[in-house]
Amino acid sequence: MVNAVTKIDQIETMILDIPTIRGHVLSMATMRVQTAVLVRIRFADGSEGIGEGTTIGGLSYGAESPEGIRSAIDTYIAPVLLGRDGEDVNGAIHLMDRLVKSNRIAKTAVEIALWDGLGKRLGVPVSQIFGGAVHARLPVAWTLASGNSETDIAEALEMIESRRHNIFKLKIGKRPVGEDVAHVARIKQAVGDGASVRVDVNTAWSLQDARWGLKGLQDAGCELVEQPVPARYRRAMAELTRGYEIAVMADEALNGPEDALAVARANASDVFAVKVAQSGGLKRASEVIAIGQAAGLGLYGGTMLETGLGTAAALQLFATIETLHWGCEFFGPLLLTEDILAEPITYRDFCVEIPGGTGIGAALDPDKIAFFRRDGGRSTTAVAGE
Ligand code: MUC
Ligand code: MG
Repeated sequence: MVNAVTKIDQIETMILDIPTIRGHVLSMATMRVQTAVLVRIRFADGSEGIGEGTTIGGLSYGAESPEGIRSAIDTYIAPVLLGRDGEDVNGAIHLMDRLVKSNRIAKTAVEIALWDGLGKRLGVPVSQIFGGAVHARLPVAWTLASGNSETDIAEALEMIESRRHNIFKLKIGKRPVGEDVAHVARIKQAVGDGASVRVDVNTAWSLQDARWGLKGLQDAGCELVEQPVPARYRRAMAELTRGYEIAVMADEALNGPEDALAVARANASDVFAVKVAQSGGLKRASEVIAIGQAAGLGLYGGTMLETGLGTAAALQLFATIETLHWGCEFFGPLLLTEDILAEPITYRDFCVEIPGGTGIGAALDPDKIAFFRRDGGRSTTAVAGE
């Protein structure tokens, strides 16, 4: 029976276009703007929950675009959730999975808003719903992706000096392998042994490229390589995992718990980059984490370069994970020219702090939302239940 007090009354979506502080050069696209999809759910008792489902580089990274995410929510997800009990988050997750195939990022946005609303009504942070935070802060990486080695070195040295980051992920895969390896070696030499250097190839290499690449990268002192080959090349990932000392991390290969199980069974990575949006929400991400833990793999908190909202949600979950061997990269808000939260997330002493407060621990700044909204907004109002 639907609890009349906490009934889902309204699900509103919006697209924000927020410029990045510099061009972010990835193997498949250069980002100058990040496009975020936000969801606001209103419940019958007047409470609200907010969520985010964001991708990277339009359709160049994955199969969901910002416009598709919004449309999936407005057209297919919102109509079946309106009128349901907002306390029944698991019921909503099961219903979304039954009625909507894939579209994990769209489901994530809605699921986060449901957890946020529930946490706020209970007066607890979402981390408590997931068993309780065991960390107050997490080591956080920064991505060097200006497209220029000298600029990247200057950026890295400034981050170390200001004690903001000492873990660096370099985006490579756009240039010939030898040039990329030389670029990584230059940066590693400049930052020294006190900093960790890792790379993300975003699927750009063939297996043959990757064999040369991993050999060169590990000789240069690079500690980890993320998704060197396409997501479906599981056997190639297994060969690379087996063949080199440098850690191999799966990212694009991990779309939810089923993929996590398949990657673990194929020994196709040493580390899981666990992304909330790619997993299909906080609950599905927690299942990916559980599979990684059971398989004895390393864990890393991955990002889709979300705003502070999605970042706060991810922090709620990752605060509950006992061992995050490789830290996290929840720096999304720092890549944007403006933070959309009323109270920005704190980054200091090479760590990101878990936001306090109830729900996901984030409140939107209404002026910033009005400024960055792509249009005047659109909302779906409750007409019926399932
Ligand atoms: C990715 O593939 O990991 C995460 C950090 C960053 O700079 O880009 C993303 C995408
Ligand atoms: Mg990646």
